[in-house]
Amino acid sequence: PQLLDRSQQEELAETLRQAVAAAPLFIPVMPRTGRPFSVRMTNLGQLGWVSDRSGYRYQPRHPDTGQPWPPIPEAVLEVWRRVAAYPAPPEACLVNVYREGARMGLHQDADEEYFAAPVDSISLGDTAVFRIGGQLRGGPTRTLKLSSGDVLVMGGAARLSYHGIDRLVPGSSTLLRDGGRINLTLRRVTRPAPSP
Ligand code: MD6
Ligand code: FE
Repeated sequence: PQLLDRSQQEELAETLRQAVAAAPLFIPVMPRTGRPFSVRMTNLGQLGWVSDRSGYRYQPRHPDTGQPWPPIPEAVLEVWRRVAAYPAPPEACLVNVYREGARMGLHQDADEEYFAAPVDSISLGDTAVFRIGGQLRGGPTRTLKLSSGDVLVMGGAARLSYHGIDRLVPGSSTLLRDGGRINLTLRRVTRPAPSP
């Protein structure tokens, strides 16, 4: 809870506004059905996660602009260094933007080649009700609230836990001018080269 203080949150929100200007938010769709997500997304880093009719995957370029994703901001890399307990840097930073009413269904983060590194997430803006279960779909779950400035680490046995966002708590934060929530998830996608 509250790993980032208010001024760090404000700075990060401003940095993200600039990144989103270069790598515009897009509305992903579900594989096969083409049903739109209720969150808008973009990515930062060498690889970005995308979902379209042909499936989920990581790719080095924005699907609409064809440009490489902007770099992961230093303040975000600093969070990873503080919490990940993992020697190599993240390759992907997925940016999810929620308006009131947006949600994210239960899923596993399992599109990576490599699961030894944790997934870290940073929350900004309105509080969200996060649901987490175990490694089997349909098992018991519980909820916890993620507030602006909170950082969640899913590593070890929790790396492949099912999780999702039930709903936002509208009006719970004044950080973002138009309300809503931004979540950043940081991931290693490939196995790091062994160090000499
Ligand atoms: C969200 N988060 O908080 C969605 N995934 O909006 C995730 O899907 C997530 O928070 C892996 C690890 C941490 C997360
Ligand atoms: Fe996830």
